[in-house]
Amino acid sequence: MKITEIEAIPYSIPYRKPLRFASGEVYAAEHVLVRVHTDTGAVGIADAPPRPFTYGETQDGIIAVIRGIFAPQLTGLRLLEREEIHARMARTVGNPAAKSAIDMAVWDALGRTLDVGVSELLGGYTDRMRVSHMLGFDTPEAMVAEAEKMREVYGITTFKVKVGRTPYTLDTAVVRALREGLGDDVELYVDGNRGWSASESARAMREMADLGLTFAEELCPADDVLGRRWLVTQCDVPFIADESAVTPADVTREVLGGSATAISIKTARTGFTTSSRVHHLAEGLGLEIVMGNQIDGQLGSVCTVAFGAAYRLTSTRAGELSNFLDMSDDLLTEPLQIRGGQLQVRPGPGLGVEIDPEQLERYRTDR
Ligand code: MUC
Ligand code: MG
Repeated sequence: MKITEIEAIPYSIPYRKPLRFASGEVYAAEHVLVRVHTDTGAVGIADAPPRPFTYGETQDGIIAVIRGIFAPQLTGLRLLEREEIHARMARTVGNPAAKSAIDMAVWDALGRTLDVGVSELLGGYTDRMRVSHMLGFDTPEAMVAEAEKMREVYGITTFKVKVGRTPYTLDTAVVRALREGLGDDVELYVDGNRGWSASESARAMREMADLGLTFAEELCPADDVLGRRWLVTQCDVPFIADESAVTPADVTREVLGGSATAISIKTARTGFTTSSRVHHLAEGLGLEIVMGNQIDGQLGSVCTVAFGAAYRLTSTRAGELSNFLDMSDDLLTEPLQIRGGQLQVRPGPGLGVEIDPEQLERYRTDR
């Protein structure tokens, strides 16, 4: 059960349809596949998506920190020494996607070794989650058409709408068109990725007061401390902290300080180990959780559903599990299927998925 090698493999897969939002845009999945090899032959896998505009990591940086710092520090440790693995990575500040991918690949290798699914190892609450689809910036017509397609083809009835443009009426017009076009049965919530000021956010939320939104997420920067706290008191729906509250300490600070009333957990930035700690904290604080999407491919979405389905609180709300549909291709031997608006945890040991060697050969960028 000892770690013998950790690989970091860069690859690039174009998006069929780029995703645009207030803090950036994504045209290609330029991610890093992480493989943790062990002396029993079990190999754990996970994906690291760099998000320079949110967390500062780049594809090259993820590879450098894994090869240069984490791999030498972790090689030789047993898979069950998860707390020691966590502590050694925690000596290095930042690098959330690199750390998380190693953490999740270790859990995958452990599940494969023990012949148990990771979701069961974590909590085993259910075997599926409802899916929420994230709609990037476009015209009202195009965003309504995309949502209608997602509902018709995949049965998805929950949508997160990207907002945060100037003027804010560009976005409020979209949300109104979605409510009018899709009716009252769909769930809608908005994510500003810090694009608006507190006062613009408050105005926009007032203008959308009749649209039955479920949540508002990161409408303005959490660093505008007083403005953000003021905004949260103005909102009559839970205000989700996403990129402003990654670690348990961030969540404690933001929530107790009045800057958020719900949280997003993304396994791409807190893996399974730190996500568990954030989940337990949220449970203690009585916060709702939405399982978020760091613009994940299929492997990342497998990790999100494995974690989200493991606990009651993380599986109550629809998880953001469908944006891999916007990619032109992927790496798994068996593509994920969303049916009836739900994504199932993959059965089988570990994460229950395999990388297709030919697909990896085709898209890796280090050869
Ligand atoms: C989100 O919820 O903010 C956009 C950037 C990122 O890292 O995640 C997405 C979605
Ligand atoms: Mg967000």
